[in-house]
Amino acid sequence: MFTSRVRHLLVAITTLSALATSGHAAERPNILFIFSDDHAVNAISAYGGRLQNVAPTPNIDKIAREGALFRNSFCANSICGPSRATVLTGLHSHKNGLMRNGRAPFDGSQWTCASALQQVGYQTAVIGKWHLRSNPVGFDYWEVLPGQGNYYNPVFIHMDGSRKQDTGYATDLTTDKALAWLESRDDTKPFFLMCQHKAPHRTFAPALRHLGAFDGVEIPEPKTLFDEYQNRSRTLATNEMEIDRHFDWAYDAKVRKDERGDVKLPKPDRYGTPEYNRMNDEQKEVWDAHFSPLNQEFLKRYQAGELTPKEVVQWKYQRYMKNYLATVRAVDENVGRMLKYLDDHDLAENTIVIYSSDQGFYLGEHGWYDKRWMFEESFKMPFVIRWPGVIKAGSTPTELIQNIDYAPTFAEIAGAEVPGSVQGESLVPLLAGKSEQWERDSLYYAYYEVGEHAVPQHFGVRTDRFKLIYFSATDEWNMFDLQRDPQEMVSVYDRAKYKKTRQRLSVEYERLRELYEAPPYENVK
Ligand code: SGN
Ligand code: CA
Repeated sequence: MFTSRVRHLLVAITTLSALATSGHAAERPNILFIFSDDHAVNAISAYGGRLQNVAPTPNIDKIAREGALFRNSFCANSICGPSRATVLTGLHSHKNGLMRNGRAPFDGSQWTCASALQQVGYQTAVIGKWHLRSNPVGFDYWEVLPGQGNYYNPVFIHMDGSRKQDTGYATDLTTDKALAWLESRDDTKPFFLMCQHKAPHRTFAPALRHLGAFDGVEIPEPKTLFDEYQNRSRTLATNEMEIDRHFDWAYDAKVRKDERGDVKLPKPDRYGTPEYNRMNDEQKEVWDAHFSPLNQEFLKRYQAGELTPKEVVQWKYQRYMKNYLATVRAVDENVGRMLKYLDDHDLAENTIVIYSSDQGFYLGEHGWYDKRWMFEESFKMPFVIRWPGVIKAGSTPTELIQNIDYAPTFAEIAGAEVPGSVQGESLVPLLAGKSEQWERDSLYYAYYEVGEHAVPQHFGVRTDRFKLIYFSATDEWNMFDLQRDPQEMVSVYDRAKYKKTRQRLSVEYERLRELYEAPPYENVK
């Protein structure tokens, strides 16, 4: 690794030469950061995978086609608030203080890329999902959803502290507000706009226009839908995020009393979920017209005992995926609206556009929905970026990058100083095609939350081929050979054949814990 001073010098030189070749040496680029919530790479067609033909995302794919798609992009802690805090600070969770959702609010007084860009003359704004429990700091304008926010007729918090409810669908409204801000901004300054969607987060409620988007379509199942959690940490079997056992089955109040509404079946007592109950009569009518006949058809077969338990899981998987992918469709359409605005206003050439999401998500892999685990599907974060004149169109870098890298990247691009305490690395050399300047060959991961979905605290290291995970509460180690076992079904930690690799990974894991000054384990059971 370079010392941080040398590193920053090198990066600054690269940035300048990159800007010079782009023909914008004097004009710093705008940065449009489009961020969604829980969008797995497996649901972005540019990333390939089993869903690419059934659920294309043409607008996100366009960013990738005209820019770069990072194949090995990861989060530091696969959960919402912590990922967002890391994006802003360039720090692992234990350093920025936000280790779990729902604990202490984010301390916005620390160094963030937003404050840094604001200080060097950028106009900054964040619109949409925020989820950090303190008001945004470092933004000239903000308008955010309270907590998780709602899909239908959501309330937004305004800068004066007032809360106002809008009529419509969150993904559309967030984009409307982002476009309105672009329209009203001071165009003598470059901008940094974080446009952050709630979708495709649970409860996976699609826009009314997309309710039938996947009617009659059979969504391919993942190979591991019926994983039985053998050959890995015993904590896998005690999870509470299975489509089978935990996906809300509101139809039967005996099984599940909550009203999350994952499956969108009528409840025996009253029809509805919190999201449904927010709709106005007109919206409910469209919703019911879509779901009622499908529900009746399913319930007839279910109540007649025609379906095996396995078939019920398969039905729930289809319903889950159709709704999830329909919420993605609105995200993609709205990405298209943002790209069109840039084109129509002659901003495309000098605006860097990023599409990413706070973490990945299980789309039935291992039988799951939700995230949190260090397994690939939720550890991976999409990262596609377009920067005309700098990034070679259609590039697909495979270097290991992480959300700790975003803040220093934005700061370098804007010409803001990056404090030595920042743990991420600027991606600018990689964006400019100078991969020889990228030295990282392993990533550190830490998940601290204990509670909802029953995923235990765990920590690990990933290299290009191997992954080592430590489950602290049960004192178990797992190791995966991602080349031989991309689905991570068998831990090879105890295999003699892997002894050398295990030793090497253990050393690397401890080196990273030291480098990042990781705190001791809490061993929470
Ligand atoms: C909610 C969801 C969970 C989800 C967390 C965290 N339940 O509590 O399923 O894991 O958010 O998500 S729900 O019934 O309210 O939908 S995160 O994106 O904020 O990390
Ligand atoms: Ca999330």
